[in-house]
Amino acid sequence: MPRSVPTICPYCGAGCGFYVNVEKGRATNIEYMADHPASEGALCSKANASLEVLYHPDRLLHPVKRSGDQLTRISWDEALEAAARGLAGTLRRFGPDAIGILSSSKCSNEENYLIQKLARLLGTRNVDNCARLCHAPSVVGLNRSLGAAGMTNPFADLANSRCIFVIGSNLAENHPVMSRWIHKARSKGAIVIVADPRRTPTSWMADHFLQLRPGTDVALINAMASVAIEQGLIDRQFLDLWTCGYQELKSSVKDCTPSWAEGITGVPAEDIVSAAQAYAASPASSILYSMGITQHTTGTDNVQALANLALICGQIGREGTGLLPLRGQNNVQGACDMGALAEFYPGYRRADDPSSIEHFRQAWSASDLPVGRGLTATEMIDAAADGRIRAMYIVGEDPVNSEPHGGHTITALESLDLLVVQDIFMTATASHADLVLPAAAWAEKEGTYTSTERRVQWSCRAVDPPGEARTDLQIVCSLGKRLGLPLDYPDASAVLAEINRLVPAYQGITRDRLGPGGLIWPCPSVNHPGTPILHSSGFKTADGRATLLPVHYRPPAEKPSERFPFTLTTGRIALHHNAGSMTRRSPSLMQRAPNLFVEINPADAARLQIEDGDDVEVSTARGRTRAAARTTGRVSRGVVFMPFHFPGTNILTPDARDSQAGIPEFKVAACNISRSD
Ligand SMILES: Nc1nc2c(c(=O)[nH]1)N[C@H]1C(S)=C(S)[C@@H](COP(=O)(O)OP(=O)(O)OC[C@H]3O[C@@H](n4cnc5c(=O)[nH]c(N)nc54)[C@H](O)[C@@H]3O)O[C@H]1N2
Ligand SMILES: Nc1nc2c(c(=O)[nH]1)N[C@H]1C(S)=C(S)[C@@H](COP(=O)(O)OP(=O)(O)OC[C@H]3O[C@@H](n4cnc5c(=O)[nH]c(N)nc54)[C@H](O)[C@@H]3O)O[C@H]1N2
Ligand code: SF4
Ligand SMILES: [Mo]
Repeated sequence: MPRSVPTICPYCGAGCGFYVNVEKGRATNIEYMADHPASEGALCSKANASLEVLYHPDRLLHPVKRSGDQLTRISWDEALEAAARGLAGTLRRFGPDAIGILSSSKCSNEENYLIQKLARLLGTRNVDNCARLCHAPSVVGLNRSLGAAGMTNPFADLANSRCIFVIGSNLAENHPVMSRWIHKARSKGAIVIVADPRRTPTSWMADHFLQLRPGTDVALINAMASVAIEQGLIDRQFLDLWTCGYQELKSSVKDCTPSWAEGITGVPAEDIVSAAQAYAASPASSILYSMGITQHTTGTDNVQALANLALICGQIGREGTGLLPLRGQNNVQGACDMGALAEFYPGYRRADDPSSIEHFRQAWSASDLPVGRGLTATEMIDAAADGRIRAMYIVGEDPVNSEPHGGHTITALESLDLLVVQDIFMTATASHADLVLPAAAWAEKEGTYTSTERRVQWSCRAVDPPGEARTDLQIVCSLGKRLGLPLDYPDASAVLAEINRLVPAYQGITRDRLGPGGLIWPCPSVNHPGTPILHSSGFKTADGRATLLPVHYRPPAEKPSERFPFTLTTGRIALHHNAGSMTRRSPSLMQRAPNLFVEINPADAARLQIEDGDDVEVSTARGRTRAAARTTGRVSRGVVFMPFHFPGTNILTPDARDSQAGIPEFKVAACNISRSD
């Protein structure tokens, strides 16, 4: 009998659901889930092609070990023994700080919970996930301003917005199914503002398009706040009741006039004024943002500037309002909720707060747990390079292609005594590993995933993993047991039951309550319906008020120079996903998007005698990469854009980071571009 198995899309944080149809143990096709509350039956190209990836012949089938350049197939017993022996040896010789663990926002909540638990039971503080490269500034900035970092309102609520301000997000390509909600709002008369240095498919939806220079968002946002204040468009009552710090904020933006901001951003002052008026004066305005805001040395400042704007205009805590940081990976929200982060234990209990640690020490019957913030993902790479970290266990991440300054990443990983990589494919990172462990993919396992809406959904197992691949949950438990750690869980439900006990926002999200559409956290008890809108009755801070935190414009770390006269910005396209290990294996996606390209303005191209399709070399202070030139008015003069889905892009990106959240400045590098004859 054919079966239809409900699963959650393994790509982005939108959390679309679809069915995998199974016949005789094999997935035959996928089927749309018309009653899914966020995706309503729609799917984008990547999900439509997902079975090509699931059944790709490159899937890892057996554990392998590397000696020299030689890869040898070994048994699970040998692989787990070697991994455990290597980690235990590092622990003995160099102590727990010499171990670094990267958890995976591709994995379920249960798997992330176990990976961070394994790390902390081993005694290391160094556990992190790719949120570090993504929304770490939202976690830091919004927790500080509002007391919670999640997306405040669900997508469907955009239909209630009268004005939607999209800044630094290209959701038409990167959360494509969710951009339908903006179309719906527009058809009901909502005004759309888009601020982006590039003309993207998202900008095509805009009534006001603000084409700012890369890295100048604080100037733009502060100027919008200043217009709202000058023109009396702020919400006095809301400010008095729910916020503190207004006078300081007001004086901090006093000189941020629209013409001052025009000089920095390149956006005409009158456009800044009309965007500010549209946002502040509408009865319900929402802000959507993502990597164009966070991936900067000023990432946390950018986030706080947006929170300030929303708060002074009272555009938060109601239907149609709010701050919507669009999460990236399918389970990056969950990986953070589960405490797979350098600064937090599960439920955002601070790693440097002894009472939090005591709470987990008792709950886990541990004799001791590490206190204090660990190294972030990017700091672990640095620490590997200078010998402070000697062993790494990397689950479902590909830092060689996703961390900045790829040459440095490779040197760092090559200096390790032990590198264990657990993935579904042989990635660039895995090719530097001593041990590679084959993992099951999404449709081959069960568990919960938390979408960007904070929607916790159960994804079912449809088929068996290929070859000897095992679920991440099984692998982590077996590794834990060999290390003498109490990690004995029969299945994901058993882990979820522990999460229910230890993470208050997930307390009511029990296995038996997780039907179609799941539940939105916080859901503090088994009778609670979930909380689609945050902050509707005050903020999760000590006194229930949000804090206005003044921020001042600072330029990006790298400025164009004579040697590197262009600004390189990097990001995504609709048809590929992140470092590309999955989508580059889909024939139908590759046919439509086959290679690495660099977008350049036609005027710049003409000056450099570059024609569309030419093979060009892009170089920065870190290295050089070849790509096909794409001449297009999508980028302004002086700016070039490259996606990072093919190897090469991250050879170029800079080391500079945001000092508060540790995120690298993926969005601004000084570069040169020339024809490679
Ligand atoms: N198709 C596809 N979808 C994806 C992914 C994917 O790889 N491919 N990845 C997923 C992940 S992990 C994430 S985090 C999300 C990311 O989703 P997005 O944040 O939408 O992705 P990006 O393309 O990195 O950047 C968004 C926009 O920021 C703009 N930008 C660059 N610099 C600046 C700036 O200084 N200021 C402003 N205001 N804007 C700027 C870029 O031009 C770009 O249009 O997508 C998720 N969904
Ligand atoms: N230049 C530049 N670089 C960037 C960015 C940018 O905008 N520009 N964006 C950054 C952002 S936002 C992000 S999120 C990071 C992403 O960085 P990474 O997380 O390193 O990138 P992915 O390619 O998504 O890697 C996920 C890996 O998990 C594997 N995988 C999939 N499913 C499973 C599973 O069930 N189990 C296991 N064990 N493995 C699995 C995949 O094969 C893949 O290798 O990249 C960052 N890097
Ligand atoms: S929008 Fe995201 S979650 Fe939805 S189908 Fe596309 S990749 Fe999957
Ligand atoms: Mo991301």
